[in-house]
Amino acid sequence: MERSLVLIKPDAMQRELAGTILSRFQQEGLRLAALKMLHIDRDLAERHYAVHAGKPFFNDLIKYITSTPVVAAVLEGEKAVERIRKIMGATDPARAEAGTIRKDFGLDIQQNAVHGSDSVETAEKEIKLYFAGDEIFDY
Ligand SMILES: Nc1nc2c(ncn2[C@@H]2O[C@H](COP(=O)(O)OP(=O)(O)OP(=O)(O)O)[C@@H](O)[C@H]2O)c(=O)[nH]1
Ligand SMILES: [Mg+2]
Repeated sequence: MERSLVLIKPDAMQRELAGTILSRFQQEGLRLAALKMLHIDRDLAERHYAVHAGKPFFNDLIKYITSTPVVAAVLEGEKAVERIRKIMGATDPARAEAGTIRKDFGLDIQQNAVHGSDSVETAEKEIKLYFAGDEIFDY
């Protein structure tokens, strides 16, 4: 059983898509283990996206992800990390496969509606950034 961190990003929050996007994952059999709404501050944003520090789009990315509250969730299931990435689609919505969340709801390469951890190791680190142990449920 794997767990992954999912964020409903600001562009999707602005368009009332949080429920729709979460339900895409739930319909595919991924189980909700944790859920909260929060406004990411600069410090958390820089830690979350530390691998992108120094890239030309880094400052815009930090500005964007801190621009509105987001919904953060831990979803779990077999091969959850890989399945979630597939349901999300490619980073650039223009290149995402038909039927994916980013194809259907993404606006551009930055405002791409949703985040999902890119490996099991990253997921473990990211989940700890957003949730305390007693906020994650086994039921
Ligand atoms: N403006 C801009 N933003 C980008 C670009 N590449 C990535 N981003 C943004 O930075 C985020 C993180 O990039 P990546 O980690 O490479 O992409 P990803 O793993 O598909 O997306 P995440 O699930 O959000 O981590 C993307 O989801 C976009 O929001 C780019 O070339 N230009
Ligand atoms: Mg990524």
